[in-house]
Amino acid sequence: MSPKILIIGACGQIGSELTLKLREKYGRSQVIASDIREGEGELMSSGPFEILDATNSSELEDVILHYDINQVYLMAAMLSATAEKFPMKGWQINMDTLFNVLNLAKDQKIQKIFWPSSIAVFGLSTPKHQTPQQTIMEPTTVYGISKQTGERWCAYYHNRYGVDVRSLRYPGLISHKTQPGGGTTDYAIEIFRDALKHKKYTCFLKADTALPMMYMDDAIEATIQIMSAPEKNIKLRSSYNLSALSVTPKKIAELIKAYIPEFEIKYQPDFRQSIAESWPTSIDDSSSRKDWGWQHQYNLEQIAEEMIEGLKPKVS
Ligand code: AKB
Repeated sequence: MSPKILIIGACGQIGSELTLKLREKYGRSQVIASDIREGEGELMSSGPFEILDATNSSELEDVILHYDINQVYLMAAMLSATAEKFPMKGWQINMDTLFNVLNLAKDQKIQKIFWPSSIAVFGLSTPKHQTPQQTIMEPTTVYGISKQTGERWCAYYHNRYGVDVRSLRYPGLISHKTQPGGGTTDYAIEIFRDALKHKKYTCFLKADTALPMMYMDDAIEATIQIMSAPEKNIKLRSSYNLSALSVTPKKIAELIKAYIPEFEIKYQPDFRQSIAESWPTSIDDSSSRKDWGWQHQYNLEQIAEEMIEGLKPKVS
C-alpha cells in the first residue's frame, strides 16, 4: 500500500524538514502537514496543510479519515527546557497526542506510527558513556519522564494490539533551516546564529558539557529508514538508541573560530546545566546499526561547515 502520511507538528524543527523530505520521496499530495499554527515558506506551498490540535482525538480522527491516512509521524512535543517551566502542560501535550495516535492505530484507522523518543529517557543513574540500549532509566525531567512512559506504552500497544509503532531516541539535533524551541541542546544551533550575527555567544551550558548530537539530515534519514524497514527487522518496540557524535560547547566554539576568528564565547550556565548533566555524554546505538542498518554520515567538521554556509544568507 502506498503511504498516505500525516505529519503532526510539521512546523517544528524536525517536522518541517521531514515533511519536505517525505514529499520529495512519496509525492506532494501523499504527505499532509499539520500543526496548531500555520507554517511558512516551502512547507506551506509544497503540499496540503491542516491546522490540527492533536491533543483533541476527534479533530485528529477527522483529518485521518478525510485524507485516508495510513501513516502518522507524531513530531509534536514540548521539549525538555520548556516542559520544566510548564510541567503539567508538558505532560498533557506529550502523552495525550501519543495516546490519541496509538488508539487510532489500535482501532485500525492508522497502519504505522513514528513517534520520537529522546536521550532524555536516561538519568543520573544511567551509565554516562556509550549508554547501552537496555540500561537503568531514571529520568529527572518532565520531558524525560513523558518519553520513557511513552516508550513503555508504545511497546504495550505493539505487544497487546499489534500496533506497528517505530521509535528513535533522538540526540540533540543540529540544523539551520528551522529554529529549535525549548530544548537543552538548542545551544548547538544558537551558537552558530550568534557567531555569524554578533561574533559572540553566551552559552547556557558549561564549556565541557558533552552531549550526544547529530546533524538533522542524518536524523531525517534515520527516521525514514526505520519507517521503511521490513517489519521483521524492527526488534524493539520501545525505542532505538540513535547516535552520531559526542559534542561540547568548547569544541563547537573552536570550530567556529576557524571560520570567524573574532568569535568570542562566554559561559553562563542556567537551569539547563543540570538537565544536561543528567543525560549521557555518548550513546551505544549498535542495535540500530544491526537491526535496520543505521549509519550516520556527518562528522562535526562537516556539520560546522554546513551550518555556517546555510546560515550566512539568513543572518546577513
Ligand atoms: C531537548 O534538548 O530537549 C531535545 C532532546 C535531546 O530531546 N533536543
